Amino acid sequence: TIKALIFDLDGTLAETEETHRAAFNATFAAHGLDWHWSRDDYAVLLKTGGGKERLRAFQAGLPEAARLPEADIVRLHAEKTETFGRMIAEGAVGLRPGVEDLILHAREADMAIAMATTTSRPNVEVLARTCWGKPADRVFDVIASGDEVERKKPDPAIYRLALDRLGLPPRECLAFEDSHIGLQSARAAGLGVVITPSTYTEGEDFTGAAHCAPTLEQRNWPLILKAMLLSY
Ligand code: XBP
Ligand code: MG
Repeated sequence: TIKALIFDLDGTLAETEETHRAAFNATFAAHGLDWHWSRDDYAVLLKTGGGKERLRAFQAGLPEAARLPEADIVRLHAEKTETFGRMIAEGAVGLRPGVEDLILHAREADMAIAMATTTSRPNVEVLARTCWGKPADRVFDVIASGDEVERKKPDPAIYRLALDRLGLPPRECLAFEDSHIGLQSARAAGLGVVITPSTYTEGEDFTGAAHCAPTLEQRNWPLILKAMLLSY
């Protein structure tokens, strides 16, 4: 039986990437940097998981004279996290359809609920408080966040950390993801994966997913969970 569901945050629980992008751009502007990430730029930049890693990947494409020292990248990212938190607290996003019901259903079935995200812990906290009205550790039994692992998705480290904290083998858990890199990360940790593509990940390669649906809105979750168990 499945004993735990492990959720990705950005793109899966909520469509947060436009808010991340806005927070990055607001931070650049506040520092007088002439950097601005368009939607098209961001679609490419998202292939690098993690905000700090994304900033470094962006810099690598700039002429050397325009690059900032690592300490500035860390500071910019910390400010971006604060701005993002304010935007979320002001109600910039809600949970994607079906998320709340699925978690309620899983709780009724005595499953544990976990999070494996590339984003930083403060972002998990503000989203939980805004969308559920509770601290994150009262929504999720286990939280593994980006700042706790060296290598971000598609590396399996974050899912391995979540599994470790759950104390469960991968075959007793299911991962929920929206992206190709998230799918790769979860698969490499041995997990079956349900995919709900998000605005930025539509059209990506989801080969290897156990189930793919436009949203998590399903009236027959018990059946689907059972069918997926048989398929991997
Ligand atoms: C998505 C990410 C994150 C966010 C930005 O993570 O790659 O880096 O875009 O957040 P996931 P930070 O889908 O795994 O939740 O700036 O805090 O990294
Ligand atoms: Mg995601």
